[in-house]
Amino acid sequence: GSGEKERTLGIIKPDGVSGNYTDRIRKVILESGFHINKEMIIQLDEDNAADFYAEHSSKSFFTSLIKYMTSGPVLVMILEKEDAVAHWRHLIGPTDAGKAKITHPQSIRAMCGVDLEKNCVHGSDSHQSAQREIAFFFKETPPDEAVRKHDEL
Ligand code: DGI
Repeated sequence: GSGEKERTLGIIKPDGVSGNYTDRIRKVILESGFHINKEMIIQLDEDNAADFYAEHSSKSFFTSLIKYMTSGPVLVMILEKEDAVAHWRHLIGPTDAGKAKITHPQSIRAMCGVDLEKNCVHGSDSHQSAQREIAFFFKETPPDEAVRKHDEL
């Protein structure tokens, strides 16, 4: 690899937090060589959750997904390492936690998820999604020297 660090967004969903999986998941994260750059516990409201999952707004499961994501606090984390997006997706396993228990028994979703919806954790699916999702929660703007210098004049 190039040694370049990448950042991705991880979320421990409400059932993961209420089921006391946070410490076990954090242990897997650190043992896998990620640095937890930032983290916060937040209670999403319906608007937050609907914005975050806007791409699924026309799906039949949308209402149920929003209800699930707002059912309790979530733990949001910026995870950093080389190839963080792909590595975190690999660690969490397939979307359907029920299937993950059979096909990817070592995955985080197999460990703490239940089914296709209640799958315990989120991971950005691309570098672009990661940047958008990190900004969504942490309000970070990418460094833009030109704009900053202009503002400082
Ligand atoms: O990127 P993923 O979280 O693996 O999956 P995704 O972006 O396709 O879907 C986002 C979330 O929506 C997923 O974590 C769980 C839920 N979901 C996806 N497909 C279905 C679903 N929930 C239900 N009930 N039914 C689905 O078909």
